[in-house]
Amino acid sequence: MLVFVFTALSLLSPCLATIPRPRGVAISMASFYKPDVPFQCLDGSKQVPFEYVNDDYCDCPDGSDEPGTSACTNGKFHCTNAGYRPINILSSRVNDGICDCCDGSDEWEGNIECVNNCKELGRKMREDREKQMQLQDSGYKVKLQYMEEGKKRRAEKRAEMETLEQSKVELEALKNEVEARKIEVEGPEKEAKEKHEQAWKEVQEAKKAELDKIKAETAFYEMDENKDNRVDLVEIKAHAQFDVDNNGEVCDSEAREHLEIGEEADHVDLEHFMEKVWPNIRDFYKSPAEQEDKGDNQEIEPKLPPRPGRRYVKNKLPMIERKKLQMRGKYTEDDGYIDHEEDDDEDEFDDDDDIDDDDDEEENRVGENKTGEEEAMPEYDDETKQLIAVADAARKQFTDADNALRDAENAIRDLQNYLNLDYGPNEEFSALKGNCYEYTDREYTYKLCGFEKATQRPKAGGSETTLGNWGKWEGTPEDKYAAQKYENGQSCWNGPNRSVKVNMKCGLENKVTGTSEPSRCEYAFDFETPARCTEPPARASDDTHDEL
Ligand code: MAN
Repeated sequence: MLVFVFTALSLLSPCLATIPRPRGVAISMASFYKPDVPFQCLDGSKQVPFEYVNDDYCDCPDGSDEPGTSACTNGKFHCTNAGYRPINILSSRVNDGICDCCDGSDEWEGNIECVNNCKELGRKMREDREKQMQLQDSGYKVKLQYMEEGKKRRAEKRAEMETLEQSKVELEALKNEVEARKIEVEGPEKEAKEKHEQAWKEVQEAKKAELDKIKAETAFYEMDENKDNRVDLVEIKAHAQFDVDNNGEVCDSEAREHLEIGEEADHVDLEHFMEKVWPNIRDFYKSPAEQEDKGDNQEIEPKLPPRPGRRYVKNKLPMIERKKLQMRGKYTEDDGYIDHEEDDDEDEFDDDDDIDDDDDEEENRVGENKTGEEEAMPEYDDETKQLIAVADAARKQFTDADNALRDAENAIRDLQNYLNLDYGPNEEFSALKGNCYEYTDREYTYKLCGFEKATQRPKAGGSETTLGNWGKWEGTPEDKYAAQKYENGQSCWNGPNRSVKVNMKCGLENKVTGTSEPSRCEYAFDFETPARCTEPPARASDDTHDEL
C-alpha cells in the first residue's frame, strides 16, 4: 500500500510552504523522495519503483524505502513534532500501540489514540530555555565583575612582585653590608671575652688545684694513723677501697701498687703521696668518716684527733671544709665559721655535731659551693662590655636585615604561586582562589577550597581526610575549564590516592551542589559558579522550529 501524504501544518506561518513527502520523512530529506522518479535507496545500493516506498515491504538494505511503516527493522521514522522538537525513532515503533512522537504521527493506523502534546512540551522547553538564558544573563554579569577583579588582582600582584624583586636586591645588599659589619665587630668582642674567660678559668683552676692539694694532704694525714708523717703498708691496708680483687683484704701487692713503691720500700712520705699516689686514688678515695657512713666494714676512727701545731681541725671541722669556707671568706682560724646568714647553723661546727651526716656529704665536696654549682664568672670589664654592646647591635641589625630579606622572599614565593595559576582565559576563576565551599550529604561534610584542596569530614565526628590537592584543569579539549582536578589526596586502603573531579557549570553563586564517589576514593563534585556562565546570544524574535 502506498502511503503518501502531503503534510500540511495549519499552525505554520504562511511563509513556510507545505512540502509534500512520504510519511516518516523529514523535510530535509524530501528531495530524495520524488513521486515521478524511481526511488534510489539512500545507501545507493539499488533503485526501486517509487510505488515501493512505504508499501509495507522492505526493499532497501538500509530500510530507507519504508520511512513510514515498521516493515524494515533498521528503518527510521521521522516525527515532525510541530511546536516541539523533531525526532527520529526506530521504525519498529511505528504503529506498535505506544505513542512515541508528541504529535502522535507514529501511530497513524489509529491502534491507539495519541494526544498531541507538542505545544505543551514546546512551551515548557521555551520556558526552560528562557530560564537558562536569564541564568546565563545574570551569571554573566557577575562573571564580568570576576573578570575585572581578577585582571586587576593579577596586575596588582605583578606590580607587587616587581617592587619586591627590587627590594630583595636592596635587602640582599644591606644584609651583606651588616653581615660584614657584624663579622668585623665580633672579632674584638670574641677576643676580649676569651681573654676575660681565660683569666677566670685560670683563677678557677688555681683554686681547684689548691683544693685538690688540701684534699690530698687531708687524705695523707687521714691515712697516716700513727701520725709519723708517712703512710705505710699497714695503714693503707686498713682501707678496704684498695682491695682491687675484692677478696676481703688489701694484700701487699695491692697496697704497693697504690703506693707506687717497689718491694724494697714499705711507706711513702707526703711529697711522694701527693705526686704519685693521690692522682691515682683521688676519684675513689673515701675519708674514714665517709667509709663509716657508707656502712663500710673497715674499723676506722670516725673522727680524727686534733694534731697539735697543725691546722687539721678546729672546732672539730675537717680542714678541707674549713679551707673551703675560708676561700669563700666564711671562716677564719681565729673566729671559726662566720657566715652570719647561717647563724642558726653555727652550732653545727661548734662541737661534736653531726657534721658528717649524709645530708652534709654533698656540701662537703671540694671545688663546689654550697649549692653544688660552679661559682659564677665575674662580670666583664667595661671595655669588654662596650665591645659586646657594639656586637649585639650589629647582630641585631643583621638579624633584622636577614628577617626582612626572608619575608620578601616568602612574599615573592606566594605571589609567584598565585601568578603561576591559570584562572581562566579572563581571570574569571580567580574569585574561587582563597575561598572554601562546603556541602553536606548523609554521611560527610565535603569542602572545596578553590585552587587549593578538597576534604571530607565525617558528620559523626572524626578527622578530616584530604581528598586531593589542586592539580589541573580537566575539562574536554574543546572546553578545558569545564572541570578541575584535585589529586594526590590521602591514600585509600588497597586503592589509589584519593582524587576529586569538580564539574563546573554556570550558576548565580559559587557553591558545591552535589558530591558522589563514582568509584572507591575517586570523587566527583558538582560546582556552580558565575565564572562558567557564557554571554547569552541575542534572543531570536521567533523561537519556532525550522520545520514549523
Ligand atoms: C573513608 C571515606 C570513603 C572511602 C573509604 C575507603 O571511609 O573516605 O569515602 O570510600 O574511606 O576506604
